[in-house]
Amino acid sequence: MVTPAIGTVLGRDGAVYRVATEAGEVRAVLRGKMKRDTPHVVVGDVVRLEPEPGGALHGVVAVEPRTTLLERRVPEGRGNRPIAANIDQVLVVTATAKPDPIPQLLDRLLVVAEANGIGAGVVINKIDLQPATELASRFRAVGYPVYETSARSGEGIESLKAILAGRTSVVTGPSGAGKSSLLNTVQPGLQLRTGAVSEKIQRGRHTTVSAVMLPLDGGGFIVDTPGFSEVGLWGVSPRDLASCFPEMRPLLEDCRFADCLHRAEPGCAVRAAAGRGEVAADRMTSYITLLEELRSAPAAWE
Ligand SMILES: Nc1nc2c(ncn2[C@@H]2O[C@H](COP(=O)(O)OP(=O)(O)O)[C@@H](O)[C@H]2O)c(=O)[nH]1
Ligand SMILES: [Mg+2]
Ligand SMILES: [Zn+2]
Repeated sequence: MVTPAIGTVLGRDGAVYRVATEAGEVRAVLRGKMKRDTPHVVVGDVVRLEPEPGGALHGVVAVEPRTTLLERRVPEGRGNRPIAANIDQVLVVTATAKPDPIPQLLDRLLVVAEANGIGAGVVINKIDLQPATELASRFRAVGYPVYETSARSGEGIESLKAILAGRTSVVTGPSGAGKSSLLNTVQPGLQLRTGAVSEKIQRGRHTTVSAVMLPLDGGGFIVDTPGFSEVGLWGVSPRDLASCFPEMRPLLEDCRFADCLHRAEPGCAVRAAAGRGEVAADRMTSYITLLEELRSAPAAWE
């Protein structure tokens, strides 16, 4: 049997990794050297494989450099734990209504993506119930691509398919927004875990459910990671927060003080722009809310 030389890690069962290769899915374990001196291998990692002598398992002999790495803080202890590598985009899903959108919650998820160096987009679903106009402009004005969809009527599903194809995506957003419905419309049978179930498992076992990647028929993967929002603002320092708001980024060099937090400092270019309406008032509110949260976070977060 010809061994595929390279593959993408889909998931992990104990010490065995499920790896997608051109020749289909294979199972692999870390070679001795890998166990010692590589960072944890996580879903999304692109790994080099060699045949394992006399077995059905392959050996992981190397991990390719990562483009992005999503990490979560360890609840009781210090430091961080890698969750998934090489994520291309985070899609933040909201409904136009039922449940009503909460722009500040969406901002928060976008900031988490930005803080992890991952591109983000906004999916506004349930446009059959109510048009997305105002909400769509809010996010477009900031520079995010916005996709307006209805899992019910099928509107916008082709565009959604197109941006998922060939990429590795995290699909996140409030419960009830229609994430599962949308993904089922894109690809029936995609077994996305529901938020409620993974939360229950997490509490029950006092352990974290690991991320898995679901291959899309048209190429690309959906990363199913319980609680992307729990990744939280880990590792973001108050000083870096404004750079996670794309519309604030070009202004930051113009603040009088290099360590400006854009609250009430004199000569603040961000607040000046907000005063002229160039930074939206409710984006400014999101920024201040997250800033206060970061500033009051215990040092254990760092
Ligand atoms: N009217 C309407 N309802 C939808 C749409 N998408 C999902 N729903 C409904 O919204 C509820 C929540 O959907 P679900 O996919 O479970 O949301 P999730 O929690 O984000 O995964 C379900 O009752 C769906 O049938 C849509 O585009 N339009
Ligand atoms: Mg769901
Ligand atoms: Zn400032």
